[in-house]
Amino acid sequence: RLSGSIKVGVLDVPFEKGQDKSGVEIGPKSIREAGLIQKLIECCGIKDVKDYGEVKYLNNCVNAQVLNMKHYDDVISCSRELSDQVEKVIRDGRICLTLGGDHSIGIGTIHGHMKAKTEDLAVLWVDAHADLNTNRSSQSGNIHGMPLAVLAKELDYYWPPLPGADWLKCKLSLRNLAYIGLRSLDPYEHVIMHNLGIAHFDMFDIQRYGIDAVVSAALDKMDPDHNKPIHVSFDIDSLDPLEAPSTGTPVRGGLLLREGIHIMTAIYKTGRLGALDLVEVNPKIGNQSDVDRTVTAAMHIILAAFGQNRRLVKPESNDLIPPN
Ligand code: EXY
Ligand code: MN
Ligand code: MN
Ligand code: MN
Repeated sequence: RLSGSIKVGVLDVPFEKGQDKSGVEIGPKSIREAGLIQKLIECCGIKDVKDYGEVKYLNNCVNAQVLNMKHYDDVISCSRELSDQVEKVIRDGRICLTLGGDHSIGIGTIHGHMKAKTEDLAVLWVDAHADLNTNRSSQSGNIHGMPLAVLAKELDYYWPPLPGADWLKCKLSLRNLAYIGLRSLDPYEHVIMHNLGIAHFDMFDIQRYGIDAVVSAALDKMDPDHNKPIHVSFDIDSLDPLEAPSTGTPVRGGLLLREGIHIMTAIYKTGRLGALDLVEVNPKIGNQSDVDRTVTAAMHIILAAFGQNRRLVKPESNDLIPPN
């Protein structure tokens, strides 16, 4: 089995300052306590899982401010440390699994992945939202709605100078990006998407063509020669709130867990997954059953990405239940 030879590194980022709600910082802990590492070994057959622990950062650009970017200094400081950590995990020959935290951590994970491998990464962003605002287009000032605009080569020109961010050198070409699951965009985000021709598949596309065709089309668009390392940033709010209620910005009418799993299985089968982020699980939202449902959904998504097979396989024996 393919997954036997995979090496995985797990990183926690208990970071919540990219948005307003408390609780998303305990997302990593809740996923671990549901047995993550054990399950990677038992359900996916992975023999080598290394725990890199929590990303801790010092705020090393205290009070640096940018218009309409809340907690700018914390986000930049954490992203810098995270970028270095992700780079290290990948240089150790491992697929980096990063547990968020809010989606602002996508800045650090993608940047670190690019540093370790190549700027020419394929990025699949699975989300109800586009996370493509600049500080001027954002209506909230929350940086978890901005990570892809921060990283985008083509949007460099739209940003004011970003103090303390001189380390942020690698940039992502939006031609290498594809979205699945979109259903809540700010007006400017959709304009950018069409002007720059960013590949995006919304809920209508999924309903019309089916999830299998949509993932293949997304893979073709972001990686036409099928040879790039793949980064998947999976926002749990891409799933329908019935599947994953404990998240800060739920939007109804989303992906079924079944569809989320199918996406990740397709990614696993490429053999080119380099890093996976699982973000925006907030265990302080909803009741215990909501939290459990959300955490188990996150678990299924992760395990599918690392090769858990849910198909019915041919039984080893044909024996019927013995008669009494
Ligand atoms: N577009 C909205 C904003 O920029 O505030 C909502 C962003 C929600 C982001 C969540 C994490 O995906
Ligand atoms: Mn997001
Ligand atoms: Mn989202
Ligand atoms: Mn569109």
